[in-house]
Amino acid sequence: MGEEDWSVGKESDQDEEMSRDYPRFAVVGHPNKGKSSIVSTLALDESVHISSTPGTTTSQRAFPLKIDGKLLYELYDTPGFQRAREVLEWLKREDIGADQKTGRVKLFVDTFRNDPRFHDEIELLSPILGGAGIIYVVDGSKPYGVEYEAEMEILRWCGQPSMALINLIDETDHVEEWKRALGHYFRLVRVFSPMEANFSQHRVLFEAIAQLKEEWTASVNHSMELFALYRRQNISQSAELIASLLAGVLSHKVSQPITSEAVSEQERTQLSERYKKEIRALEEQAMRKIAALWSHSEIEKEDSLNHFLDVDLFSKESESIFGLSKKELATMASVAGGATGAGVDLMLGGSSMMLGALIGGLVGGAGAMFGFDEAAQIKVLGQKLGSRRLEAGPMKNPNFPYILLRRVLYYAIEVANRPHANRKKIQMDQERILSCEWIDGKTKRSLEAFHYRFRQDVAVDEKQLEGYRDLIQSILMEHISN
Ligand SMILES: Nc1nc2c(ncn2[C@@H]2O[C@H](COP(=O)(O)OP(=O)(O)OP(=O)(O)O)[C@@H](O)[C@H]2O)c(=O)[nH]1
Ligand SMILES: [Mg+2]
Repeated sequence: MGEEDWSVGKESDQDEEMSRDYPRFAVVGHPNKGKSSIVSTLALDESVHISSTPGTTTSQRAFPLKIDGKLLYELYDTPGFQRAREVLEWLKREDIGADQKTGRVKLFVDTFRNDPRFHDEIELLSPILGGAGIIYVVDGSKPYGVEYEAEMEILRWCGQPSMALINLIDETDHVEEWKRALGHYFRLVRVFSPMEANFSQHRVLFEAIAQLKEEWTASVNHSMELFALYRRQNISQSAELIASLLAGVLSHKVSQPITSEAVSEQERTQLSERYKKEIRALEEQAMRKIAALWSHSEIEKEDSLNHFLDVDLFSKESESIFGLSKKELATMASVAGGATGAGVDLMLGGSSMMLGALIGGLVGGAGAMFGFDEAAQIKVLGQKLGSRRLEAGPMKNPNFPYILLRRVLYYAIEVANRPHANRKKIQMDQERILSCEWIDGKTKRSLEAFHYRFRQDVAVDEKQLEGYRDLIQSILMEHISN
């Protein structure tokens, strides 16, 4: 591209310096139109500062998208135009030909570099003059107005490849008038919402961008291939985390010594609480890892996850949102087959629930209604006082694997599909969860064979875990844009 090396905030990597074949784009426009949001979503970077206050971004800053150490592209977040008309007036003061226009913009930047009146214009023009392509952002929910023309005219003077993105910040739709106007200034005009964009929209956008400049085509296309590969790897690693979580939780046991002849209610409660606490912690840990995997470490850090976890794993609410229905459990019981023994397990769970009866034999806690308080089998081990222990686990409740699995699946899918500009907390959208067929019948039956094995008190080998992971991966693939 032949420009001087002026970019900021970029780690100096020898390979990159040598090739420097990645495309760079400056995201520019009026203040408060979603420029930073677009940078955040396209660079998969949640550290980009977004706010409803106009003038939030005050200086240009490069945000590279790096995958596996390879820089795919770089986006410059910039402040909005403040004095576009004055700038254009200055540019037009001399009567020059089109071949000299870029030079004239450079002269403007050099002349006013230290003039605070044009601070924002200098900041936004610098990356473009340094060789970055232009992404001009407008808000398609506001009417078009001629005041934008000075901005677009200045950008045209820069002579760089350019495109316009119409961001619909709220519902009012002025997209058609914007398209008509923008078409006069930009060869490529697209609607793109940084708050909702999924991976396939991201990819479509870059397929268009690849056409902007011949030198970019190969590298943009290659970048998108790497990007898709990265997503598939993330899906596979998420599946790995979820599979280990389920295997770990379902076989999880806790125990404590018994201090007197009789087991007190308090001892049982204590152990049961400890058991649940440890399982909750395992779930949370897995969710945090999944969030980090998808570069959503803010979710990981702040209280967003806690908000999600407010619906306790062991609550009735969680059971009704994520668990299988009584009917589903009973159906599974009749088809799961005696070979694995899963059928018997399910039949007990399913039918006793249908009758509203106790799963007395399973939970050991007399009088416990179906629920989680005593869901883990609590039993006394050892003969003599001194060696006697009270033990909880592994989890016997046949619905529990589905509750936990669908909770983490839902969380993983939400995180993976979430554009980085979206900083809202992840909600448990009950209606959506219930209306979505997460796992088909055949997969459920295959899962059940594994769940049965996990909750038997035997070690699960790598091979078994692999088969389970593959099932989870296929569910994720279906729901995560890839
Ligand atoms: N609902 C919705 N809100 C959006 C969208 N894009 C941006 N916003 C909101 O619009 C406001 C401005 O977004 P920013 O990305 O900070 O805009 P900007 O153009 O960088 O603003 P300045 O840096 O101040 O020039 C923020 O409150 C965003 O949450 C969108 O697609 N949908
Ligand atoms: Mg901004």
